[in-house]
Amino acid sequence: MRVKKYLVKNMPEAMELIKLELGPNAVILHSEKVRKGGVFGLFARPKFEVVAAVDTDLQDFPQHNSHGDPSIQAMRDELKNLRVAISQVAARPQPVPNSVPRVASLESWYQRLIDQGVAQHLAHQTIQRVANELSRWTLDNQGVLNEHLHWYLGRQLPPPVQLNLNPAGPQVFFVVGPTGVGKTTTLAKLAAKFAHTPYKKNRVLMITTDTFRVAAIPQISAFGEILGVPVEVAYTPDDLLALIKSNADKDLILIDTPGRSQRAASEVAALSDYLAAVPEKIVHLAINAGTKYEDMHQIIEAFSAMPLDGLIFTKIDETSSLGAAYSVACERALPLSYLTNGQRVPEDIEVATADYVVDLLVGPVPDGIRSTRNGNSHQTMPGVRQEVTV
Ligand SMILES: Nc1nc2c(ncn2[C@@H]2O[C@H](COP(=O)(O)OP(=O)(O)OP(=O)(O)O)[C@@H](O)[C@H]2O)c(=O)[nH]1
Ligand SMILES: [Mg+2]
Repeated sequence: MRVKKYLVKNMPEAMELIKLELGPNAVILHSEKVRKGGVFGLFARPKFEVVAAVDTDLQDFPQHNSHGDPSIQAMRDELKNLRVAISQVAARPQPVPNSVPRVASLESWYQRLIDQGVAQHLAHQTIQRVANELSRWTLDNQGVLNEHLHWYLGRQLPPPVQLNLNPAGPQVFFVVGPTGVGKTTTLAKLAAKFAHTPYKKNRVLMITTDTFRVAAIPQISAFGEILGVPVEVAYTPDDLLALIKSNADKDLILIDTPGRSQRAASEVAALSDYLAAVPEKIVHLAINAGTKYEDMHQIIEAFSAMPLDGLIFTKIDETSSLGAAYSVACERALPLSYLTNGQRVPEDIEVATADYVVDLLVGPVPDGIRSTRNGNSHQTMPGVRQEVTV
C-alpha cells in the first residue's frame, strides 16, 4: 500500500495529482479543509488536505512456484474432487414437497421455478395458488396452465416503475449500490436515452458524488463527453444541493454514487448524508442479477438506511437464472425499474415490465398467447406526470 498526503487548492486539483502520481486505482482515504500559512493561520486561504492510497500488495506478493511439490499437488486434487462432489449434490433435483398437488404439470412447473432460483416458499405459494384457481381440466391443459402461471408470476411482482420527466422541475434520480454492479454505466445509458429521445431533447445533467475512486470522475466525464451530457462533481452533500439548485432548469438530474459494500455500515451512512441533503428525489438500488439470493437480501437490508424507491437489476446477460432477483423484488415489495443486459451504452438497458421479467424467468408463453392482465403498464414514479418514457 502506497499512501501519500496532498495539500491542494481544491479537490479537482487533488484528483488530477493523485491520478498522475498514484494511478487510476488510487482511492481517497481522507480529505478535509485546512487553513495553512498566513499569520497564525489568519488570512490564510482554505486548502484541502487529501490523503490517497493505492494498493500495491498484489504486485508485491511473492509468487511461489508450487509445481512439483507433491503435498500441494495432493491438496489440489483433493479440492478438485470435493468441488465435483459438491456440484453433483447441488445439481441433484430437490424432491417436490408433498403439499404441492400431485399433478405432473404442476410438479414440473414447481421444479422449473426452483431450477431458476426462485425462493422455495415463493415457488410453493405460486403453484399452490394456481392449483386453487384452476380446475382439474385446466391443470391438464398445458396452454392454459402456462398462460395462467405467466400471469400469476407477473401479478406477484410489485407494479414496475420507470423514470418519467417532470415538466415542473428536475427529476432527481440517484442510483446507489454495491461496488462494480454497473451504476455509472446504467446512468450513462439513461442519460443517453432521455437526452436524445426521437420526440424531444431533454435537458439532462449527470452529477457524480463518487470522489472516492480516482478513476470514477474521468469515467463519467468520458460518458458525458461522448453523449453530449454535462457532468458535474459534488465533493460534499452541500455541493450536491447547490448543484441541484443551480440546475433547476434541467428536466432530469442523474446522480452517480460510489460503490458501497453492504458490510461497511459506515460507508453506507456516509452515502446517506448525500441523499439526506436532497429533499425531492428518487432512489434506486442497483444489484447484479447474478448475486446470491441471501446476499441480495443483505444488500437491501444494508441500503434500507436510505429511502429506496425501487430496484435495478444489472448484468442479466451474465446470469442464467433470474429467480433470486424475482424473489427478492416480490418479497421486499420493491418495484423494478430497469434491467441492464450488456456493456453497450445506451443500447443495453430494458424497462423491467412484468412480461419481460417473467419471460426471462421462465421463457415466453410457448403459443404466443399473452394475457393483458399482467399489470404490465408502468406506474409513474410518485409525484410526477408522465411525459417521456424510455
Ligand atoms: N455484462 C455486463 N456488464 C456490465 C453491465 N453494466 C455494466 N457492466 C460493466 O460492469 C463494469 C462496472 O461498471 P460500472 O458502471 O463502472 O460499475 P459501478 O457500479 O459504477 O462501479 P463502482 O463505481 O466502482 O462501484 C464495467 O466494465 C461495465 O461495462 C451489464 O449490464 N452487463
Ligand atoms: Mg461507478
